[in-house]
Amino acid sequence: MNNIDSVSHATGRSVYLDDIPVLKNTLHGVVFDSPVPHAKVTLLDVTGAKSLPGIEGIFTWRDIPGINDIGGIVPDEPLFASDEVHYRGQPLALVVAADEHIARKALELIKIETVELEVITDPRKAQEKGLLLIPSRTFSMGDISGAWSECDHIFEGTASSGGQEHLYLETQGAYAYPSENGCIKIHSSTQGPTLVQKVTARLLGIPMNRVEVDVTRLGGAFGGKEDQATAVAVMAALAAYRLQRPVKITLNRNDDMRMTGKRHPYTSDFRIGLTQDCKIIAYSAVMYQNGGAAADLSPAIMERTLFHSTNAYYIPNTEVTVHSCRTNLPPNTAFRGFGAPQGMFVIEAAIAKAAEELGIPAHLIQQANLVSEGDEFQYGQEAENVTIGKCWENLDKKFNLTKIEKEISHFNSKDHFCRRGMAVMPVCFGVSFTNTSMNQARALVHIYQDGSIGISTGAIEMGQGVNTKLAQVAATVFSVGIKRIKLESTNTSRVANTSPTAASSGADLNGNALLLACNELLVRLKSVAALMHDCSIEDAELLKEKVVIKGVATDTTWEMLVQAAFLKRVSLTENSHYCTPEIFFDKTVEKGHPFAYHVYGAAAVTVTLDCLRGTYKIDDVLIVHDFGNSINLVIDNGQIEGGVMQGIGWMTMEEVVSSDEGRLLSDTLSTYKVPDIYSAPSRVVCYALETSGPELAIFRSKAVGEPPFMYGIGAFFALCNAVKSFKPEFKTDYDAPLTPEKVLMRLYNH
Ligand code: LUZ
Ligand code: MOS
Repeated sequence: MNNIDSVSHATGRSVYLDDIPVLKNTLHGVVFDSPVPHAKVTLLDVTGAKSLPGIEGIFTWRDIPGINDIGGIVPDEPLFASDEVHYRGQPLALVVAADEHIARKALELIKIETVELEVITDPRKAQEKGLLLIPSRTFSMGDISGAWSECDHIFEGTASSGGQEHLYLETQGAYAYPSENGCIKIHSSTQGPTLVQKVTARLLGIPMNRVEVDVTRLGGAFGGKEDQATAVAVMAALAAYRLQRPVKITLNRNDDMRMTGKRHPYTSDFRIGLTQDCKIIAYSAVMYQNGGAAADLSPAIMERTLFHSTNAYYIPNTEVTVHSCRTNLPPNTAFRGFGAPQGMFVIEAAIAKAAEELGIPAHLIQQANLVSEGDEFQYGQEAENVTIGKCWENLDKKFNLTKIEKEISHFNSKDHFCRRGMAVMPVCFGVSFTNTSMNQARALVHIYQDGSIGISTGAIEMGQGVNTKLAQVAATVFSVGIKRIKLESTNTSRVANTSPTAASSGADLNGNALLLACNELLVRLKSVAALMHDCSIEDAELLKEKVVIKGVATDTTWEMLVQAAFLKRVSLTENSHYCTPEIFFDKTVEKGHPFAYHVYGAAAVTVTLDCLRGTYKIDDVLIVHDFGNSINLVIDNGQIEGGVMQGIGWMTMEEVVSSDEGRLLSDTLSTYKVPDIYSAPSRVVCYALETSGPELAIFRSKAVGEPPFMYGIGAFFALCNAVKSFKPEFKTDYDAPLTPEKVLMRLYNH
C-alpha cells in the first residue's frame, strides 16, 4: 500500500495553497514588521504608503473590529502590535495591493518612530529579571534531597540545545474571500483549521459559524503551522472582510524565516547521582526555555519537556523544573517532538557526563536504567507494554554493538587523522496531547449511490501520509478497494471543533473516529444484506467487494448492496465522535495518566570525523523501532528516515543565530545550513520490533511522527566520542548543535 498521493505528487498535480486558482479581483498582502526588537511605538504613519497608486488598503491594529489577540493558550499576543513591539519581525501592518511588488514598494513608505527599550535574548537573564511567560513548573518523584546521600557518584553540568527552523517547503500562506451574509472563507496552510476559525471570529467580532476554513494539504509543517499559520490566515481574513475582496498572502522565504518562531532553544543545569553498579537513583535539572516574546505553545511544550525529562529511563528520585522565559525574539513554537527532544538531550548529556567521569561507555549506564514493566514515570503513569528492553536487545542482536565498538577502536588505533565514534539513543515518547481535552476527533463518512466513499475528518495531510492511513481504515472495514475512497479536504463546516493535527496522533484520533463511523455504516449495510439474502445479520459479511453469507460468496456486489440500501432509504451517511479513553492529568499535583501509550525504540549512530578539518560524516543509523502492528510500513519508514535526518540536522548543523540585539543572523538558506543528500547518513536501517501493538492505537499501529526525531540525538554523542578518541583529555561541553566549526575548535582550542 503506497501513499495515495504518490502519483499526484510526482506529477506535480497535488494542490497546495498556491495552486488554488484565484478569483477575479484577488489582492495580495505583504506584512510590515517591526525593524526593532523592543520599543515603544511613538508613530506609525501609513498615509504616504496608502497614497501609492495600486495600494488598496493598509491595515493596522486600529482596523480590527473585534479583539486584537491571537494567543492560542495565553491571550498575550496581538495580531498587530499597537503601542509596543516585542521582537524584530513582529507584524505592525498589512499592505494590500493588486500585486505583491506594488505592496512591497509601499512598505518602504511606511513611517515608524520608536523609543527603544532594553532587549533580552538570553533566557537565564530573562528568568533573573522575572520575565516569565507563565509560572514555572516542577515534576518530581521520590525523595530527591534524601537520595543524594545514597549516591556513590554525583555529577553536575550544563547542557544547551539550539533552535531549529522548520523549513517546510511551503511557506506560511492563506487565501481568504468574503461570501454572502458577512461570511468569510479561508484556505489556510494550517495544521489547526479550528484555531484559524476561532481566532478569525474573535478578531473580526463575528461568530465562528461565519468563518469557514478549508485545507487540502500542506507542503510540510513539522509543528510550525500548529499555531503560527493563524496570524497569516487572520490577516488575510481581516483584509478580505474589510475590503470585501479576495486577499492572498504567501510569505516569501526570508519573511517566513525572519518573522516566525522556531524550536525553543533550552539551556539547563543538571545533577545526576549513581550507585556503584551504575543505577541512576537521583536526577535533578533546572531548564530555561527560550520562549520568545509571547506564550504561543510554550506552556504545552514546557509540559512535554517535563514529561520526557527522563526519556526511557526509570529514575526513582527526580526533580525537574522548567522556566518558560520571555525574550525579545519571535515567539518560539511547536516543532516535531514538542519539547521532548530538548528534555531528553539533558538527561542524555547527564549520562554522558557520568560515563566520561567514570571512564566507561555511556551505553552501559543507559542500558542499566531502562524503564521496565510496571515502573512509575515521574508523572504518575505506570509503564505498560514496555518494549524498550526488547528494542535494545534486538538492536544488539541484529547489529552486534560490541563488534561495532571493536571495529571502531581498531579503526581509531590505525588512522592518524580520522576517528570514529558511536552512541546509542533509546527513545520513549508518550502518545496523546498532554492537554487531555484535545484528545478528541470526528469523522463524517458518505457512501454515495455508486458505491464510492467520501471521508472527511479533522486530520490535515501535510506529507506524513495520514490520508493514506485513513483510506486504509475505511477500505479495511468495508473490504473495498482503496480506489473507491476519496479523502475530502479538511473543512471546519464539515468537521467542527477539531484539534490540530499534531502530537503524532492525527492517525490515531481521526482514524478511531473514522473507524466508529465505518463500523456503524457496516452494521446498516449488513442488515440490508441479511434482508436481501434472507438470513440473520450475524451471517452476513462483506469481503472483497462481495456480500458473503455464512462464509459463502454471493453474487451481490458492494455496488449492488449500496444501491439496495439506498432504495430501502437506509442512511448512507455517518458522523462519529471519538475521544481517547482512560487518560487524565491533574495539574495541581502534576500526576495522572496522560498518555494512551508510549512509543519505544533504540538507535545506534556511528560517525567518522576528519580531525584535520573538523568535518564529519554520519555513517550508520541502526534502529529497532516498536511500530506496534504497523498498517503501513512504507509510510512509517518514511517517517523514521525523515525524523532521523531532521534530528541529526538539529544536533549537528542547523544553527539558529541571533545577535544580542535580537536580529536573526541565520535568516537565509546561505547562512542556515539544513541537511541535504550529502549530509544524509550512509545507511539508515530500521527493523520493526514484532509486537501486537496497543489497543488505543489505530488498528494497533503506533503513532510514528515524532519519536524517530530523537534518534538524531545519538549523532551528537557519537561525535563527542569521536572527538574524545582523538583528544582523550577533552571534556565535553553539551552545547548543540555540534557544527563542524565547533568540532574543530574543540579539537584544537581547548
Ligand atoms: N501539540 C499540542 C503537540 O498542542 N500538545 C501536545 O501535547 C503536542 N505534543 C506533540 C506535538 N504537538
Ligand atoms: Mo506538532 S510539534 O505540531 O506535533
